[in-house]
Amino acid sequence: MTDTIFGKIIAGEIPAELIYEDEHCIAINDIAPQAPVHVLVIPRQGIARLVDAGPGDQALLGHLLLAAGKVAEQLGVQDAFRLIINNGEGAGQTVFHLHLHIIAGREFAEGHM
Ligand code: D5M
Repeated sequence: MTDTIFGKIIAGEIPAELIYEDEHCIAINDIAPQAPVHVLVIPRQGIARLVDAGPGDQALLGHLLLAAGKVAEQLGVQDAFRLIINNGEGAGQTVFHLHLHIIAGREFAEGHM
């Protein structure tokens, strides 16, 4: 857990609509969507940034990718979605509890980020 908005959502201190949950993670709609589908996959375990994860987090990191795929299927965007992790303030990370952005429902130009 982290002392962040996501830590509070996971602790049940702040209500949120979970669109997916399992033993290790939850998924919620992003409050400021950048695309028609913009979902956050958030581990229950609080790791501040991707680089703060260690070898002991290997299974969890794999789990998050598999969960993101499941959520994409659940939302019907399994054939066209993008996964983003912002690591660090310089990359635009604002919530220091690791999370994956699932972005879909808009055109993705080939070869662009
Ligand atoms: O992404 C942090 C993301 O978290 C950003 O897109 C807004 C979103 N956010 C912040 N608070 C909430 C709540 N309460 N619900 C849903 N989404 C939220 P980052 O990668 O850190 O820039």
